Amino acid sequence: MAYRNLQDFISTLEKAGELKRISAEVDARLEISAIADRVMREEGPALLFEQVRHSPYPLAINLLGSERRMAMALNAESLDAKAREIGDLIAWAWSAARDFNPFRTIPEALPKLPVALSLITRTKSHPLCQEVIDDDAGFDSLPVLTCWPEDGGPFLTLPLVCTEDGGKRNMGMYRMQVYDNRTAGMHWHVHKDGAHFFQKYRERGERMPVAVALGCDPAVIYAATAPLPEGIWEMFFAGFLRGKGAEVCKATLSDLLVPADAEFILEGYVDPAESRMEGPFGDHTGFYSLPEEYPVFHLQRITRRKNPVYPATIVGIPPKEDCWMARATERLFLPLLKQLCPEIVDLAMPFEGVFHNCVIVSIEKRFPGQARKVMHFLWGMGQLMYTKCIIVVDGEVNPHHSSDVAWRAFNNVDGKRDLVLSDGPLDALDHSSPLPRFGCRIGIDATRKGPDEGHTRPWPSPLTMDAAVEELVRRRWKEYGF
Ligand SMILES: [Mn+2]
Repeated sequence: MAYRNLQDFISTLEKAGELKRISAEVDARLEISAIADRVMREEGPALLFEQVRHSPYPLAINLLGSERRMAMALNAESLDAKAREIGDLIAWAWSAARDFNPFRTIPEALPKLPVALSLITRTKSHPLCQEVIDDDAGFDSLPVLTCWPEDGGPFLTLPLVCTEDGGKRNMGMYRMQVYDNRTAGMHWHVHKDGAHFFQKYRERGERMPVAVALGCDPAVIYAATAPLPEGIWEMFFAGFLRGKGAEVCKATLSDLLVPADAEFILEGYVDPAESRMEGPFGDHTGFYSLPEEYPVFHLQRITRRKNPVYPATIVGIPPKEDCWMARATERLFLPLLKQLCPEIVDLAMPFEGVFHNCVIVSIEKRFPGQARKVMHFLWGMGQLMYTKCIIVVDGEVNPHHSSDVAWRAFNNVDGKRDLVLSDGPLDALDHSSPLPRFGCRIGIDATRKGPDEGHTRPWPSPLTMDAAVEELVRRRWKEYGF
């Protein structure tokens, strides 16, 4: 069953023993962040702060901060189960398209009808998010977190930024630094769809209407972070994930479509003529991202449900809550990558690599140069273009087993032969490259080499014990006195 809204998910978590209520009054400046930091490090529960100083609203944090809660958010047994569902669907669609036969394909398609229906968004006329329309309240009414001591100010950390251009819609998650009661920074990186739409408004010299949703069905929240191709509305993907069409409504001051069951909608605009220094911000790299000029969001109106809960997260040195959202992306998008690049066996984005810094991929290698082919494939795929380091290992290596990967890579790599340096785009948060957003990515081919790649010496096998002897030892273990 799809969740109706954020509070429905919160009560489900509570029933499952996955949520802790905190009734002591706490401060949105650093205190909540320090508590959440500690809980996230220990993979602890979701937290509901019932009393935040100077705010009438409770605050929820760490709702998605474990593999289990992330799977619950997507109504799945596990992320792998959800990935299998997606993989089966892709495989079926691929084969049906390649080999269309009306007598077989149409009957096969019928049970998949609910999937197609889940892609249809429905428009609600009396949405929850417009129970209260408040023109007086500004950012000061919200319990916006100041996350780290050197942050430029308080930041909205889970905003779903809804924009539109020429019939194309987008909903992305871009942090927003609150400057005062009515204005906030709009931190959309140049690579993101929101920024691309904004570019069009700037060329036309038009003010851009923007609506920011806070707190939705967690599938909607996750969808805003998913690396979808431009032009695919995140609300379609949310519908697909929840198995039921996402519900939207028209904003009150513009024609933007926003999630109908949001806790809050912040309606306003961004003026292309204006920009302002944004940051620093204690970022998900574990470093403060550097201050930079970004556009400014002007808040005109808050609409909300009667008793809303304010959603937040913090990022920082991994692991944090966002690691589990990224883990969902790693699992859910793997079937698509495998369809396009069939030699891929598995892929891991270790938390320490904060997603755009490191991808470890295992491949079934059949021809010379194949590891390099896979590196360039990944650098050509959407947001994987940022990957600063790609390590390719043979198919029998589990890329999630970091010790095994390191052992192979340390043993197998010849510096002259196996390193690939590739100049290209980098994530806006990268601080190591001399230029922002552009620099050198490194590929490491840690696969076995043969004569077809110029390695004429024999390549040794890794050690494994004789299976029969191992079994004998297992049986006699007690006899040895252990
Ligand atoms: Mn998008």
